[in-house]
Amino acid sequence: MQERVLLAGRAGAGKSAAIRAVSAIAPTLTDAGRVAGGAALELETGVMDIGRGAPLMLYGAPSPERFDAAWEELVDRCTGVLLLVDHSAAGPAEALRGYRKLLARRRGAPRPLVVGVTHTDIAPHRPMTIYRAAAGRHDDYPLPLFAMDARKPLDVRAGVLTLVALLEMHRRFAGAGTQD
Ligand SMILES: Nc1nc2c(ncn2[C@@H]2O[C@H](COP(=O)(O)OP(=O)(O)OP(=O)(O)O)[C@@H](O)[C@H]2O)c(=O)[nH]1
Ligand SMILES: [Mg+2]
Repeated sequence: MQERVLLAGRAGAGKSAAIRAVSAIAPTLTDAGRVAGGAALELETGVMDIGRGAPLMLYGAPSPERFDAAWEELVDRCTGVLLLVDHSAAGPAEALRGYRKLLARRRGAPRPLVVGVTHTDIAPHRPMTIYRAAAGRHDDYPLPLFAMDARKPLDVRAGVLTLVALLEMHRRFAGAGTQD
């Protein structure tokens, strides 16, 4: 199974840095016209070796305000979403809430989601508890959310592999029932 991870997040959240940090190849820009039904947008693409099976594909998506119509199709084409939230920017919890709304609006099956909170070093006095209300559960599972420096390979790898673990869990237990 080839995993295709959509890296989402507002401008400056760290999508390009994250791809640079873990990609085995120099990040490239693909013509996303094919990916997104002819919409004029480019996806930054990277490839990550996950130690087993096919390498994982990473796609950095521009922020959805810029391509609302193509967003759903972009999410549909990926197996999971790694959302980056800039902790030092204005309204980070609002950014998380906005993306979750956007993902919930899709008609297709929910995509496994992991949230990486970047730039925590820039805003050390802002507590992580600001995300509590916006995090909630995702598709009946607890939503993994943790601090991640997008420039650091180990941090990004942890986020991506958490997503891979969620994907495996979804496939193994699909239809097996959820909460007791
Ligand atoms: N201090 C700090 N800098 C970070 C962190 N994560 C990413 N950066 C830096 O933040 C800046 C913005 O990151 P980018 O990767 O360019 O952000 P982006 O999401 O690709 O932004 P757009 O392409 O404009 O949508 C870069 O200089 C990164 O190196 C972090 O956790 N801490
Ligand atoms: Mg970028």
